[in-house]
Amino acid sequence: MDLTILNAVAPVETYDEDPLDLMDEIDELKKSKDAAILAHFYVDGDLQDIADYTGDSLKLARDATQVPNSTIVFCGVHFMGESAKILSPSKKVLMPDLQAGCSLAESCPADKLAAYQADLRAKGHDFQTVAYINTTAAVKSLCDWIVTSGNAREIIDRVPADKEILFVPDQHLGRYLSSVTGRPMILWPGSCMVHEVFSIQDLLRAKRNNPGSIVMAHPECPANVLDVSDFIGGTEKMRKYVASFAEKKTFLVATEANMIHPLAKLAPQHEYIPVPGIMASTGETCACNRCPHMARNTLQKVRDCLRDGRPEITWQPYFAQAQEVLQRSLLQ
Ligand code: CIZ
Repeated sequence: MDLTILNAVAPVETYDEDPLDLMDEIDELKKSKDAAILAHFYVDGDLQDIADYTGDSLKLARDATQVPNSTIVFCGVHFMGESAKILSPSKKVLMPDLQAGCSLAESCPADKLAAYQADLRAKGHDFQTVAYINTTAAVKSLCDWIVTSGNAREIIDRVPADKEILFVPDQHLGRYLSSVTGRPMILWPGSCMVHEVFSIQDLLRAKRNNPGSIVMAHPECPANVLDVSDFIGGTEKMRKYVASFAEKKTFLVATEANMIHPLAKLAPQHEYIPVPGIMASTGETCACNRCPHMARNTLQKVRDCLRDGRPEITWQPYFAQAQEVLQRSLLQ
């Protein structure tokens, strides 16, 4: 793998403290606090490396229910920590930084969704609401199904054929799912700030400069990126796909740039080139294929939250309703 390409996009993480000392401290604290670390594929590679479980949000939500430890430290974003707490209420769920949010979750506030659902019903629509997991628990509690990029097709097949589908909040994922399942959908106009910014020009240039390369895109990308992609799938599907090639290939990767870490670990024979983003304000190529929310997770914050036992995701009354829909959609 050409690491110079990765270094060009990855902001250099500056540690006040020696990362190796932090890792040692985290190891000790994990034992003394009976904790396990869960890390999403979009957090920095050093956090993925110290984690006990890594994966996409579907796998991590399932892992959270199986963890033998009394405490979970969730390195990811807020809705993921919430889902872990909802599915494992007896566990203490800590997050390195509670401010780690999600542009998709923010685009769909619960009060606006409830008003929109009421309006659709008043207009005679008979529908079920399918929510991408990138939503708050309050939104989940208003929905019939929760999907991840890993189980979306299977769940959409469970929506009765005589019902319309309101898909929230990611319009690009919804449009893609509608095209592969053949189910028309009413789409909420949200999008992911990372997947929205890929530069189609830079992608086409990279494809031309790397003859034989394979474009791999996340279904949260807009249609113009998906249209020129050779493979479309969530992060777990991307891992399976690259592992299916024994001979060296070059992959142009259109998702959060930290995803290259688990891909390169699993299938080091390949070259991975992150597709750059483009700034809407200036039209310039940028390193915005990194999620600023995921980047809030650092080794120091993992150590601090283990040491201090906070910040913690605490049980909220509306979690009970979200629990039912999450269990039905992700565990059954
Ligand atoms: O499902 C997830 O965890 C997300 C947000 C993306 C993916 O494909 O893993």
